[in-house]
Amino acid sequence: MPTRTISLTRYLVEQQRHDGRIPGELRLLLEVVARACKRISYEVNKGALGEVLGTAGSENVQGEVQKKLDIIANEVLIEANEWGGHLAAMASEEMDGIYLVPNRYPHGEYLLMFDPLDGSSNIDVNVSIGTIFSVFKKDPGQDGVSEADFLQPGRQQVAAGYCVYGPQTTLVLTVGDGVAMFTLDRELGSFVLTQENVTIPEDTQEFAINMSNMRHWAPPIRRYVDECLQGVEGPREKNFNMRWIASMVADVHRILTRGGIFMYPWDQREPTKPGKLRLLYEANPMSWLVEQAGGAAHNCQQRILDVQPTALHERVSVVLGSKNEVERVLQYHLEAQQ
Ligand code: AHM
Ligand code: MG
Repeated sequence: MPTRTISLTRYLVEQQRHDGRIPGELRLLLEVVARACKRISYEVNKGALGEVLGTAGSENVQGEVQKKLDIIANEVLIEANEWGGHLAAMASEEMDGIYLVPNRYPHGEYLLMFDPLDGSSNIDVNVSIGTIFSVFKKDPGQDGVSEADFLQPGRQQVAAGYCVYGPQTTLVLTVGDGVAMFTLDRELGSFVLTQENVTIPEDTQEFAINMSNMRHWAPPIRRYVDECLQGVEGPREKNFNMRWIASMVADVHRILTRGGIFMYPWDQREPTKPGKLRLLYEANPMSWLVEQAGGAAHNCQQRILDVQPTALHERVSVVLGSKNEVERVLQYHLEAQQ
């Protein structure tokens, strides 16, 4: 007897049936995003054979050099989502302004934001990368859609997830009822449920931060990492391990899988910016996933999901993962203010 598999489609249908946890339109939206991720996964896998590596010769609104795959992934997500009738508009790391669903297609109530290819610096070196996405509903009382509709705090997300393109392609999703993981079965051509009720252990001995920026960090971050590095001889009285993949999507996937703490804090390189990572399509969806798995996420001052955005490409300081470690970092910031 073959073992029973639950496809993403079946999982979503069951979520819809279960007290109408997700409306039909949202189910369709998530299926379309998953289909786009599948397509991106195939493009990523082609590598040099598909001429998808290297830079595109352009920059995004944040002044970052765009890779060919950044642009391909962005186009795949737009093309897949614009015609279904479930969306009002989209926003992406790779587009300056919002993308309105063209008038030739029906319009829906949902807003989709994404980082089409996170970890761009890892594309050409064959290290895990991914797509991050976040879904909101627009204010039903308002006609039309504008950038202001996207500036909602993360706690108002109705779905969030990512797809990591690594040794396996794994889609990770929350609709506010825990976190589920789906692995792409390339023989079936569909995502199959491989883990439900994902839980991040409250304690950890593994941290992730770009150590090359140490001299630029604020004192509370230095204190935290310094204490980790002192191991059993230091105040923490235990040894810590360090991992840094430099693709947030892959670092967060490790944390959802076995715990840990991930930090991309404010630093003195660009003192007027709150950090490197973007609030709307990187920090918010990851923070919700982490909270749904029992972890915590803050920006060294407040819960990330409570931050009121003021701009589409706004940046934010990020500390997320195993609850007790994340709270310790927050505590060090509070103590530094006294
Ligand atoms: P990207 O969206 O342009 O790929 O940038 C975001 C990435 C994150 O995935 C990762 O955590 C960070 O940038 C790595 O930055 P660093 O260059 O400091 O290693
Ligand atoms: Mg990114």
